[in-house]
Amino acid sequence: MSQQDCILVGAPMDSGKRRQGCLMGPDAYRTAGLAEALRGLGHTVTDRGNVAPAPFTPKDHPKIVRLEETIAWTTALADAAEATLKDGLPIFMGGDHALSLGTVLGAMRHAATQDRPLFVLWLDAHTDFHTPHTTDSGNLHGTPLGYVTGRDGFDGFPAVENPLPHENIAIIGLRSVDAAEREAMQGSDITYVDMREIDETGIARPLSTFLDKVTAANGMLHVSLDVDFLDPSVAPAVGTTVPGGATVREGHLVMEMLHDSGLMTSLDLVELNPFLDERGRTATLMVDLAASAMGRRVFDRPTRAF
Ligand code: 6HN
Ligand code: MN
Ligand code: MN
Ligand code: MN
Repeated sequence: MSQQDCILVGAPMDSGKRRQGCLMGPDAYRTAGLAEALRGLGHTVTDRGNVAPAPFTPKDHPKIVRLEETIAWTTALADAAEATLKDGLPIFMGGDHALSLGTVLGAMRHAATQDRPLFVLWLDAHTDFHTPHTTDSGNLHGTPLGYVTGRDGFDGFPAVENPLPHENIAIIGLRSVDAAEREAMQGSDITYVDMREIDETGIARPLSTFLDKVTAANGMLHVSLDVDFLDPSVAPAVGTTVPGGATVREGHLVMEMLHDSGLMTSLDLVELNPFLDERGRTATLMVDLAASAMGRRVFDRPTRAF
């Protein structure tokens, strides 16, 4: 992947769950030097500032957390994603994972205008495959993959005209899946890779199988990186830590392989809660991972003859 036009878009969305703090995420990425890191790799970088939700009127719901606000963000972020994808490679600086309700929808709309299929790589401890009907927590950050695949129950949200086919999704890093999500996903054509599989086969194998599929279909690829994909010992700044996550090197390897594939067309950085960070280390790691996805490397890979 050569020089790209990177477009930074802040999405200070905090309505996808009860615990607050992700609204500080975009400024933490700016402070940690995301734009400078990408420029240092030879890319052009434009920061378009922060998106704001469409107007909304909050109502009380027995179960679902901040539904109207989340719908309003979804509308605004789908528009922002669709618009920025016309101009370059958008990087959405979250914000909690409910922001992907909008960014993936916008990427789907954009891919349709290009007559190309959209693929989604979800790097996460969780499947985020709930619907407003199946969620136990009421937190809509656990639902974006349910939404974009056309599951029932998203009344009031923008309509998903052509749901994302299960075969176009890979989720890597899983270690916390609720019973209802497991029931809906197990046996589906979604590629779901749990930490045990990563332990046994390494992370490169399932990823390269998926990337080959994207290449064969001439697909666009939206990548959604949840901080909790990483082990909490190296990435503490997230409200939903689950032990046993990806190592720093596993994270970088995924990003390096994404860069080498040349396939990534949009990126979400989600769930960073700077209020929970330790001297900015999680924000810094996320910036370093984004840099790897955009071409940072120690050396060009030598061809060795052993
Ligand atoms: N995330 N499955 C849990 C829930 O509340 O539905 C956790 C969701 C985590 C959300 O990873 O963005
Ligand atoms: Mn998530
Ligand atoms: Mn997660
Ligand atoms: Mn329903």
